[in-house]
Amino acid sequence: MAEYVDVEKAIGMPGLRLVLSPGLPAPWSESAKSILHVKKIPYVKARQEILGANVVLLKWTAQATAPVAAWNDEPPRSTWIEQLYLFERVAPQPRLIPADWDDRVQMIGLSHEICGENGYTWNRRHIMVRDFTAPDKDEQTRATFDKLGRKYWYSPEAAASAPGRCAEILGRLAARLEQQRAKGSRYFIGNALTALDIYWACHAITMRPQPDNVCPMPAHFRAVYTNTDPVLEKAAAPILFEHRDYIYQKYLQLPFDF
Ligand SMILES: N[C@@H](CCC(=O)N[C@@H](CS)C(=O)NCC(=O)O)C(=O)O
Repeated sequence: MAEYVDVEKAIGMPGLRLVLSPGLPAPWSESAKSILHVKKIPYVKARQEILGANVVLLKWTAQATAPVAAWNDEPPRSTWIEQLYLFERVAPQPRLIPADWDDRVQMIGLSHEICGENGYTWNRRHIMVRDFTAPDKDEQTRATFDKLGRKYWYSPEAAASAPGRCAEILGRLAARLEQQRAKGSRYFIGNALTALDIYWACHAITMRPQPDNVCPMPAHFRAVYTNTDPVLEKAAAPILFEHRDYIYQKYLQLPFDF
């Protein structure tokens, strides 16, 4: 298992520090780690406590989620897009943000549909909260997911619209990959890897987690991450997972290390 320092210690360190949730392959965290892997940027891992008070992290960053990226004495960055621009500045090569205007606008827009507020994983999390606060679940599971729901603004209305939002995004991503395949490309944008390929590859874990031999997850996390919602299932075209597997095999670190 990876080594983690306390946030308190990480605050005073130079270079790049990444605050992560140990023991969980969280999609935003795996995305940040994967971008750093591709860019070969060294960093120190610091420990976030899942759903904990995270008092020091909260005081430092005004929020308590992971990942957080901190570079030297610059302000810590706790959203995916700030982190992406930081990583691109620290190591401009390989470029993961396209130089071309149209490509970049597409890349950022689609990435936001995956990673941003009210995007795919945001809504997928609402579905997890809906399913794991159901009366057939044990009390501890229900309490944990109730807490998760309160932290990320779950509501019955949000749960009702979540499957449609997720399916819409999965459908658009699959259609884009089909168009790209027809042009002979394995990537979402043009003919080269961008951050969008990494975001989808890492966030796809909340539809169909990779098998235990590459992603050894505790059984209860695997059950949470494995989609059972029929609306999402219908939208989960095989090309989405062919893309995920190609990106992992060619560029990312396997087995997972969290
Ligand atoms: N702030 C991140 C999203 C981070 C996020 O939602 N992290 C969740 C992943 S489920 C997390 O840290 N969960 C554990 C916790 O809240 O304690 C971004 O916008 O890029």
